[in-house]
Amino acid sequence: MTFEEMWADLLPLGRDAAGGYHRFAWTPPELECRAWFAGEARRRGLDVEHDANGNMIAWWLPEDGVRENAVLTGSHLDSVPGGGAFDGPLGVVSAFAAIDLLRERGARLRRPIGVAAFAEEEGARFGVACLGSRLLTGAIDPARARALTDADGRTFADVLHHAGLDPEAIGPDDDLLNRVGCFVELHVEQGRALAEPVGVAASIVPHGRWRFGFAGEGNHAGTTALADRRDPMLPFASMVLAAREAAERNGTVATVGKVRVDPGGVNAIAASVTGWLDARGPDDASVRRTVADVDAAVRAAARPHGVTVDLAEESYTEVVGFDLALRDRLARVVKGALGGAPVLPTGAGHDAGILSARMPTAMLFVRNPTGVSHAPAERAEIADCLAGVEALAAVLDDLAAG
Ligand code: HGY
Ligand code: MN
Ligand code: MN
Ligand code: MN
Repeated sequence: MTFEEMWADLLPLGRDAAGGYHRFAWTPPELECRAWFAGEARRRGLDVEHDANGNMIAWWLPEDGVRENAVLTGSHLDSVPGGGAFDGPLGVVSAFAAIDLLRERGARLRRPIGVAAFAEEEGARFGVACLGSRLLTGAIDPARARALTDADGRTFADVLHHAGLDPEAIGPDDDLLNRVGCFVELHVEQGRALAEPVGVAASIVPHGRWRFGFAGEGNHAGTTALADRRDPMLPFASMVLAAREAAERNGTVATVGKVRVDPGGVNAIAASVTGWLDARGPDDASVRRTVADVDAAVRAAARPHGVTVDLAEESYTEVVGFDLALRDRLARVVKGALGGAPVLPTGAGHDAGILSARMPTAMLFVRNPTGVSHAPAERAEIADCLAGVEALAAVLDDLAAG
């Protein structure tokens, strides 16, 4: 199975007519991606480990069967709503293709290589990004995770149970973590900084998600006088504008990309509105100031309308400075393999950022000519994808074979 053939098999799964993807954890399209993963692993004689948290790892073991000090690679298969084809899957397909290259070239493993597909990396179903890698590393309380709900009110515990997993078994897995020596994630570039086909990540900036709840009073859109209204849409409207103003003021980026209006009738004043804020910035303080500014603005906007505001932090990741030695080793190896490997920071969160709390991690990026991500225009040219496979193979050879 070549890179192109694997890509062609995966591409249609969970894609809508506009070319956007809807691969949410344990929904049919994502289950099809999981089956695809198992098939590719089987095709290569790789045993698939399913951990208690819904993550999958396909293992290529050395001939002596040693399982310690593994080099983990891979990424995730789930998407944001209407997401692009490359964010996540490119890292998984490239990992299988890199293993094929190493085998064709007669590489003899000194250390195991694992291809990971982490669960719910985008947090599109249960709201917490990198849920699978957070559970694995102990970065989220299992009880909180079990109680997370999706848009239909189904709990994560219920979905795990339905998927054949034991909700009580989720949580940190030191047995697995202690078998892994480092993690290298290949990912499509999200932005347009790369002039070379492949780059190396310098860091992940601090970023998080906050849920703002606005509670008012549902009522009739036609018979309720303006003075009698407690309309939660009004402070929500201020939230969208305040996010942009706070970002400009604090040198950060802030986005309101998701809102839920209850009950959502055209001819009914909303009873409640929930808006989600995604804020990211060069340092913790600027991100915290951005959220505080938005919070102050919406409370000031809510007060005159008798609307109450509830703020909850859903997830937060402090700055991730990847392991410098590993990062620089990747840059040297990629430079040797491809002749160039710029090192650049990223504003996107990744499983590598979560795993960096427990092991040396580093990331490779494959150039994205549109710079767009989390949307159908997300792109990587096949020549650059194949350069990414060459780079990943060189890195895996350097770390695990040779
Ligand atoms: O949201 C992010 O930054 C990542 O792409 N999951
Ligand atoms: Mn993403
Ligand atoms: Mn991703
Ligand atoms: Mn990721």
